[in-house]
Amino acid sequence: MTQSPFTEADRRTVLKILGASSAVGITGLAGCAGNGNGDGNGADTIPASDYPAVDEWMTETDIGDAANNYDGVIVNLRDESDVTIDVGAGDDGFAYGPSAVAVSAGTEVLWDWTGEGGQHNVEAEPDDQIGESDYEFSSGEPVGGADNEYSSTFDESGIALYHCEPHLSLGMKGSIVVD
Ligand SMILES: [Cu+2]
Repeated sequence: MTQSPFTEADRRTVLKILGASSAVGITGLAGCAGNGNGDGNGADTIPASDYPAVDEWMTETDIGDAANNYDGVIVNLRDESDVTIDVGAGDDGFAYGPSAVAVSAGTEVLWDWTGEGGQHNVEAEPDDQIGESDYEFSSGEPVGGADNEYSSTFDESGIALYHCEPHLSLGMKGSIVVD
């Protein structure tokens, strides 16, 4: 049916096939939404209202801008032994992906640079994060390129609020609930 004009029956068949495949596409997309880790296990999320410090940090605009890539939910990765967060996620690379996660105590979190959005870092400084971060850490000076990584192990229950120094004003913020 490449060159010849469709008969009416052909046209209906084509439409049916198109309809079926787009429905599959939408289902597949929904399965991935909310799970920025891309492990395909579907969206398992916690309402951020359970952790007001997280929601406040991610949405306030007095320090930087409201977080990109954040829609009021925390991605539940408590069952994952290895957690990876993309550095340079979202449409323009000025976000962490997922930006808000929950992990179990003892989990090593790996931040993996995508190479998008220029130079980034990962910084939690209790004084800077509306005074609410239980953790303090830093990946050091901002760096670009996809071959950068930083990791930190979260042994104690608490909340880590962090940001990217160069892109705080663009809302490059992240949160980790540890329990
Ligand atoms: Cu950045």
